[in-house]
Amino acid sequence: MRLSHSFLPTLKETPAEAQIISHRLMLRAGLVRQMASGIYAWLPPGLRVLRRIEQIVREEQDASGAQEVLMPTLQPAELWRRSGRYEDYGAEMLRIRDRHERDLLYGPTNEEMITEIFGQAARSYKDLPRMLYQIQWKFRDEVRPRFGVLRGREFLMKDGYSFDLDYAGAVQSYRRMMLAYMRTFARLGVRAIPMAADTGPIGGDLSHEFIILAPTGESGVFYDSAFETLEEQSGGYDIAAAGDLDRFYEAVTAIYAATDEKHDAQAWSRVPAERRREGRGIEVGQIFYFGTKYTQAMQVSLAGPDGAPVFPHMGSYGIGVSRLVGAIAEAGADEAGLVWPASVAPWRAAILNLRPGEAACEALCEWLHALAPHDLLLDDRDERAGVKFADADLMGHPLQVIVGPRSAAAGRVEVKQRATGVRDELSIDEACALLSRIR
Ligand code: 5CA
Repeated sequence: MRLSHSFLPTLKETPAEAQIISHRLMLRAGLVRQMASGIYAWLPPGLRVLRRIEQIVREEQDASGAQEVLMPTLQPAELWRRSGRYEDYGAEMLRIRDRHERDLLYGPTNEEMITEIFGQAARSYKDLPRMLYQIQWKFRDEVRPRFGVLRGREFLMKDGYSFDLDYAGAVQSYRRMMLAYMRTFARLGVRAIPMAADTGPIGGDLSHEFIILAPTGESGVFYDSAFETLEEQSGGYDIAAAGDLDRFYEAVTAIYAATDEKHDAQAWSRVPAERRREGRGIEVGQIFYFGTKYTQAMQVSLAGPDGAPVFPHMGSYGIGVSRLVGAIAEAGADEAGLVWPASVAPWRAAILNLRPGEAACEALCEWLHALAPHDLLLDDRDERAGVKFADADLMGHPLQVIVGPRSAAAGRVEVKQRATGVRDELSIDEACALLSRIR
């Protein structure tokens, strides 16, 4: 992509309405624009990050055995009347009436609809277990939308739903999803810690939230640094093996972690002092087991092994895909701008041509850009070097490949790593190898 031809509307001024760094930088770097309170348009760099996060989430869901579906954003109120949640959900639900005076709603979550879909198709216990998920926009009319995409009204969520014959099966599904989440967050380049949680309007009696550490997060968190090594080991379990899931779950729940709401001073005092970590965090995912709450309410049963009807046990599993864009930005940003992990960055690197029009610079930049024209952003604008450096820092590309007349003539480039600020002079072959490695 050539910067001279692209739609990347950066702002020089810090927008007054943005209170936290990720929101300020996402507006300044041209990732999103607010269209109404808590409702955002995604511009090219923001959409690229959103899509990359979505794809990693999808790959890890697929690897766990879940199957993707896509449900509508609009739902008939009748479904929610059957579960009893239509009245209970309250003012957060956006209610709509169509021209035939039928009540609809913009889905804040999809337990009812997936239960209905599954119930129409499943006949017997042989149709269990199943895990279905979608990545779809949700609407919650939050009282106080804030912090940009971190707490929006319209937001993109991965929501997954498990159906099992009994409690033991549901627990396996829950553990499998927990492992899939640990792998997902590790690939996204962030540390997310699972913490025991309250269930809220989703209901149920077992729940964990996944919290990313960031100084401006809404929850205070306390955790044992043993999580840092556990995360590295999450690749070592077989997600299809029940024994591995049990070992993994035991390892996770043996380590102390809690938000301030659930903090237990006594348990905390048993964590060795040198391993105690405190901070603030952003909830990027939550998982729930709620048994037969919806299958019973909606009368979805199937024939059990002895022929008698059984209500499948369910769980639901959410990841805030659009919130993650803000949370990853918030966790990594510095004074100069965004700092994207390579796995979600909008472009692998920016190539900064410091002297557009100069033959050697031009030729080298074009050659480098042609290595991966969709994944590399070529700054070919007729701008001062200082502007290009500042914009590349602001946009947070993992690498900046800096091409000036002197280095170009010598067949070398300078490469700056955004996260560390380290600069190296590399041969063109070395730069090439680096650009193809980073993903
Ligand atoms: N049905 C369940 C799981 S599928 C559910 O709705 N869970 S949730 O309420 O915890 O939402 C899942 C995730 O969506 C949250 O962990 C959070 O990351 C994200 N989320 C929730 N509300 C918002 C919001 N207003 N703006 C952005 N993301 C949100």
